[in-house]
Amino acid sequence: MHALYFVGTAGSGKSTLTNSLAQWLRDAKLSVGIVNLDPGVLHLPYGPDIDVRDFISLQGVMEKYNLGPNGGLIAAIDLISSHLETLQEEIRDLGVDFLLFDTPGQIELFAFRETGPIIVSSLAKESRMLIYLVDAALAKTPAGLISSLLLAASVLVRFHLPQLNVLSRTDLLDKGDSERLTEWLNDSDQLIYDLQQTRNELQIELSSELVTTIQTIFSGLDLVPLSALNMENLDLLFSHISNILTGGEGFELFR
Ligand SMILES: Nc1nc2c(ncn2[C@@H]2O[C@H](COP(=O)(O)OP(=O)(O)OP(=O)(O)O)[C@@H](O)[C@H]2O)c(=O)[nH]1
Ligand SMILES: [Mg+2]
Repeated sequence: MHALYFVGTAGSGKSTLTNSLAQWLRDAKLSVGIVNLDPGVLHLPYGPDIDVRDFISLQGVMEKYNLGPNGGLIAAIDLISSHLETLQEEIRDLGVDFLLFDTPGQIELFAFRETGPIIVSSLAKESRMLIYLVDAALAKTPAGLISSLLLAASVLVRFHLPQLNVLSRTDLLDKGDSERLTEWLNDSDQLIYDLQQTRNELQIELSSELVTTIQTIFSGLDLVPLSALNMENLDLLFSHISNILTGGEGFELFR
């Protein structure tokens, strides 16, 4: 069983991509299950096979501990770690090839507190990876792209798992935005130059240090561009996933 965790900033498209990739995998005759790890979500674009809301009620947690929505969500996410055995059993019973985990919207609650890494390190241990979504809407400026990649790097540090960075919701970019982004990803000098133009206070050394650090952490500046809404580039996404999970051998597909 291969576990894929979708992580990204609020609204970056995690739930939509979880749904679209599940659909893509099913079309390829691979067995798929979806786990919803967001106790606070009201509407999902898919029917989860396993759902933390079956064990944890955000409303109930808020009432029991007299918390507001933010404190309630923190407590609700932390409570997931007391249901790990049940989750483990449900995952085993599901017995699928691919298990897609949709994670809570607020990245800092999942990635930067203890619970997220505990959950990820306890479930479906055989084969795991993280798909980090950089929201195209946030990556249209040099500072937006660099800060998104720094956040991706923080997530890598937190989970320490194979991580594929994707550029989500690319259909929201106009032609100019899209060309500029491609140029920055292919030519880091241009990215450093443009960062300085828009952030005069950033010294040349600091701009290039930031970009070089990101390149070192991820062995380059690569993002897989995709649109989950339009099912665009999911084959490219899967070929990257497949390379990471099988060390380049690939999976047998029936499409
Ligand atoms: N245009 C466009 N919109 C998208 C795409 N993917 C998701 N969206 C929209 O972006 C919004 C957020 O998408 P979600 O999939 O809920 O994002 P999320 O990261 O799960 O959001 P939270 O869990 O609330 O943080 C929704 O209105 C989606 O319809 C995409 O590829 N293109
Ligand atoms: Mg979501």
